[in-house]
Order: sequence, then structure tokens, then C-alpha cells
Amino acid sequence: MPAPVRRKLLFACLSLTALALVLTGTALAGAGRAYPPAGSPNAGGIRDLYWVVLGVTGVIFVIVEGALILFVVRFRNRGRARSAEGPQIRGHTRLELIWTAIPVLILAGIITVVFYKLPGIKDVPAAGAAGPKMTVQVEGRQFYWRYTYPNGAVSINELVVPAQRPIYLVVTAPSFDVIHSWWVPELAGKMDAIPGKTNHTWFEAQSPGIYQGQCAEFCGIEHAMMLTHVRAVPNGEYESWVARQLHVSANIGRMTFEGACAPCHGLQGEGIIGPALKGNATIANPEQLRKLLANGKGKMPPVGNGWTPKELASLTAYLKQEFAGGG
Ligand SMILES: [Cu+2]
Repeated sequence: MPAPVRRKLLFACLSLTALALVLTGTALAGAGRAYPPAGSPNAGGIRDLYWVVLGVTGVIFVIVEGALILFVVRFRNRGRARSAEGPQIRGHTRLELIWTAIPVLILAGIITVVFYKLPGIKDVPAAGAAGPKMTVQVEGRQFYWRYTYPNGAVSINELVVPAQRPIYLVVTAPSFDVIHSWWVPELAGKMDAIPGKTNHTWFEAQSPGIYQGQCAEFCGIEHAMMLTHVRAVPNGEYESWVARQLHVSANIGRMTFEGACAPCHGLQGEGIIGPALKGNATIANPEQLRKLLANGKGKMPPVGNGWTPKELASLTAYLKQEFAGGG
């Protein structure tokens, strides 16, 4: 290889290595770890599989790269003419059988471990330490998550659950919407929210706390704003929260505004891709507002289609209080 070409190649290799190291460091700093988190038994199963696959592929990586470097050094040019041919070898049946059989055995091993672990990831336990399984309906919408609890209460973007109880999620999206994907990495794997189809997943938060998540399917212009979080609390605290959530309130109004309206209209209603809200005539007219939320208009999706009267009343009161009048 001529010297300038060799120098360019060396430079490219070193640049790529440096870039890889920088990106790895950034990713590590961002996540705080180099492995999937596990705040729920099924997330623990996913993490175990991650370690198995990483271990197997890690060993293969070291063997293959080690052999590559060894052969590069051992069989280097040593001043022979570039046109000189190496020894002509034809086939080696036993070697070929071995390098076919070993990968098959490795894959079969990985598959066995996956199937062994799958029930623990997939099957919902009937009860946890703090009580029996509880079902929550999850709806992915442009651009927020809507959660419906067993008593009919609703919350937007924040899913409040009792810790140490299995939460069974029924995940879907309205027929007029698009595909989203529910994902709170610390608690469970991704689950698609598909219009007209119902998917299921579950988790059991092992300890109280906040678990961050986001929509994991590109679903439109404000996809990046489609965040969610799970707030796991002690059982008693959950029961009083979910009972309070049944009444029209300023809290529900703000929660609905911040989840369903703010991604496009701004947290201060200042307008982003949707118009500014201050002094908007529709806000002063509840009937017009109801129709707009139910049907959408132009770029605006029908964000309020299917809402309960309580959600609608809470949001209407909140918008009126914050944005009606003035200009
Ligand atoms: Cu989405």
C-alpha cells in the first residue's frame, strides 16, 4: 500500500475510534449506566437476556478481532512482490463443518435461554406484595398519553400506580390517530399503541418513585414532546389519589392542558405550531371549544375526542381562567 494511502487510512481509523469513544462516554453519562434498568420483574428478565446476549457476542467479538489482528501481523507482506500468489488451498471439510455447527449451537443456546425467560417477561402475576393485579387502559394520542383507571378516573401523561402491585396495561390508540409506542424502560419493554388494535403489557414497580418514559414510535411533528412518567406510590396514597381524580378540578384542567394542548400551543399558551391562546375567542365559548376539541381543525388533531365530560369541564375552566379575556 503506498505511504499516503496508508497514512489516510490510519487517520480515518483513529478518527472513528475517537468518535466511538466520545459517543460511548456521552451515552453512559446520559443513562448513568451501560445496561438496561430494572424496576420491575419483567424489566429484570429483559436485562438478564441483555447480559446473556452481550456476553456471548462479547466473547465472539474478542475471538474474531483477536484472530484478525494475529493474522494481519503473522501473514503480513514481508517484502514479497504484490503480484506473488499465496498457496492454493481447496476446502477443508472438517473445519467447514465446525464453523457451521458452532454458530448453530450458539444460536440454539440463546433461543433456549430466551424461551426460558419469556414467561417471566410476558405473564402477569395475579398479585404482588401490596395487592392484586390492577388494569389500566392506555391510549396513545397525538401527542399525549391518556390513562383510564378501574374507577373511571382519567389522567394525562402521568400514570399513578400503587407500588408492588402488578399493573396490567391495555394499550391502544383511537381509530383516527396514528401508531405510538408506550415505553418506560425501567419498568417494561416497548408496547405499540395501534389504532383499532389492542396490545397488552404489564409491570410491577418494586419501589415508590418516578419512572420516566416516552413515545418510542415517530408519530408526527410533536413526537418528541410525547413524554410520560409512572409515579408509583404506596397503596393507600394511590386509593385516595384515584378517588380525588374523579372530580372536576383545576389540577385535572392543568394536567390536561399541559399534556394535550401545551405541546403545540406552548406551556404559557404562547403558541408554537398552534396559535397563541391568550384572548382567543374559542376559549370564551364552551360549545365552540368542545366542537374544536372533538373534531380538530386543519393541522390540529381531535385531541378531545372521547374525553369524559369531567375532563372537558376541567380543561374548559382551566383555559378560561388562564387565557380568556385580555389579549
Ligand atoms: Cu407518539
